[in-house]
Amino acid sequence: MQESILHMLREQPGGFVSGEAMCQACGVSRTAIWKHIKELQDAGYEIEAVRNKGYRLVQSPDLVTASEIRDGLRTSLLGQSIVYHETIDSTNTMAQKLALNGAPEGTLVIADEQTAGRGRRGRNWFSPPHSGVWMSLILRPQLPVAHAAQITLVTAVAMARALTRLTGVEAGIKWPNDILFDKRKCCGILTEMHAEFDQVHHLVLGIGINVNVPQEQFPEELQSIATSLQGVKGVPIPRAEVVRAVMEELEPLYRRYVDGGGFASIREDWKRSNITLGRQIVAQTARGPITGEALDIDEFGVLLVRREDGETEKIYSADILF
Ligand code: BT5
Repeated sequence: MQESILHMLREQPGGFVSGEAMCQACGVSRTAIWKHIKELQDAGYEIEAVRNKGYRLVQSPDLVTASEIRDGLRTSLLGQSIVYHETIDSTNTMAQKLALNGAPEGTLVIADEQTAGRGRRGRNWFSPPHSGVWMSLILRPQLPVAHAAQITLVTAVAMARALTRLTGVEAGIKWPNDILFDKRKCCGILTEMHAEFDQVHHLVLGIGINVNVPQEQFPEELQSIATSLQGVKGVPIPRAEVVRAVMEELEPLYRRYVDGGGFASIREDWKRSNITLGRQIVAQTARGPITGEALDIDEFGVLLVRREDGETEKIYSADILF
């Protein structure tokens, strides 16, 4: 009901919607409409009520509720079903549970705050309230297990494009899962998989974006390595707009990837947005550190590094230090 009311108000930007029109559209009394308007005001929506004119939406709060995201979302798969929590341990953990219970492909799980946000290899992801996008998408691609990690690379291309568009400043991909603005991390991706007999059952694609996190709010250890979109652009960006931009960039790339193109069809786009190739790097792998020049990425998303002794190594998984 509140979603319908909000939708009607948003369709008249700056203008009034009469109480009568709302009653008719929602099939309830004027008193019921008024109660819902009160609840929306309590949730932070600034709604003006004027006798004989009706209601006018003056300002929306910066929320990542289903209603805020859905209105204006131009996708046909991603985010068609949205599960919102104000506070949650980790959206990836919740998405895993929902996926096991049969949630459809494209389901978006999103929270205002995470109390136990996760990075890769058991690391923590700082996820304060009211200022970030902490979300997970459930995907069900027909993929062999060995290719699942490529989804992170496909997503990174979408993220770099979306964040560049939103800020007007070029965002760069650090292989495999970081999006940086001028060496500082603004977004991280965590892909987790549920598989059987070498076939992927589902993937949970976790995306964390610092949108309006004030720089001084980052903990000490992140001060010099993290940034937010607001920090880059200089003004806050509505978080729901960030979510829509990401999903609208990701959907066509994901379709191209799963509809037979594979990573080979994304590789050139990845290269255009990357800031990894051509650099001297240290790749911290499970086998130990590998130092050399990041030469290229192959059609499977594997990073090729020329070691100091001239040998070329294939890196399948690592943390990269510039
Ligand atoms: C990542 O791991 O970058 C993956 C982050 C994925 C987070 C999303 S949020 C929604 C979903 N639900 C979850 O529980 N997780 C996903 P990794 O490459 O391991 O990087 C982790 C490292 O990044 C940490 O050790 C810190 O150094 C740094 N870090 C932590 N929080 C950060 C933040 N908010 N911004 C920038 N850097 C951060």
